[in-house]
Amino acid sequence: MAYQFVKFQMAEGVAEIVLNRPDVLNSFNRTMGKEVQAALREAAGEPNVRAVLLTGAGRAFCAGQDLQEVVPEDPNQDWGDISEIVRETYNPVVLGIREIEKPVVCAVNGVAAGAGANIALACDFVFASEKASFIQAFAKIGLIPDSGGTFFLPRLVGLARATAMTMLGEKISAQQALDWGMIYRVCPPDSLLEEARNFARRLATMPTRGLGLTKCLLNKSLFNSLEEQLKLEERAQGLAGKTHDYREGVLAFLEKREPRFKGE
Ligand code: T3D
Repeated sequence: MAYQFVKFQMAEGVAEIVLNRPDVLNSFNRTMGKEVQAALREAAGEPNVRAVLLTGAGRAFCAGQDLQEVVPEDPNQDWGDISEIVRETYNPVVLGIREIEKPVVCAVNGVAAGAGANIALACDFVFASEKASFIQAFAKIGLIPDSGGTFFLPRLVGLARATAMTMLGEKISAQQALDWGMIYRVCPPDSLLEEARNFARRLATMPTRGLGLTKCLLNKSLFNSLEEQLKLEERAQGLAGKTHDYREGVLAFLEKREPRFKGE
């Protein structure tokens, strides 16, 4: 598919998705939303892709919804129902990230605001530049945190910090986000992309089916009882045990050599 506001490439087992509207800090218009969804589907369907990297072009990661797009020509007219934007743009992007059975690495290269912040937090591994920041900007314009913000934030940082972030909309630095357990790693700005890319390439050499099943289990663990989760682990282990990579991992260990995983 040809993309207008997303750069998309697949190389060395990694699908790279770059949000590409730098003049407006990669804020989402409808087309970019559809393109991110399509890129995630493309990455999901390509067996040679075994990890995904999401980042932004220019100085920002993403400033959330393009606010120019939501204002009618005559602002005194009806502004319509913005739940439709959430339904058509953000919900499918967040579900696409959580449902793809491959690890998704996010390289937050600058400010991540509104839906941009929460899309980053939906990813499996969040790398951030020392210059990056996270802003739950919604409260400043009278909205509620969407794109999974009310789901991921309390789980990542606890209710007290999630409440402060979402109600005050203050800027949280990358270091603060790391200290709070919101993200995985902070990198110098110049090496962020290389570090995140190398990390994604490393993930792409790992047992992809096992990682995909692990992701599904972690998703489910957010709602399940211990008993339900143990049952799912039992079933998933059965599936993992049928993979080439399981046999290869065990044999490599016993033969004292590096495993050669195929993602199968
Ligand atoms: O329909 C719905 O609204 C429902 C969906 C909601 C999901 C959401 O994401 S709601 C939250 C929307 N986002 C925001 O409220 C954030 C708005 N942006 C900012 O607060 C600031 O831009 C930042 C804190 C992110 C960065 O500040 P700064 O000083 O580094 O940059 P800037 O000068 O504000 O922005 C640079 C340019 O990008 C500027 O354009 P210009 O003056 O150079 O022509 C600015 O207007 C543009 N820009 C930044 N964010 C957006 C944007 N244009 C459109 N939409 C944006 N969200």
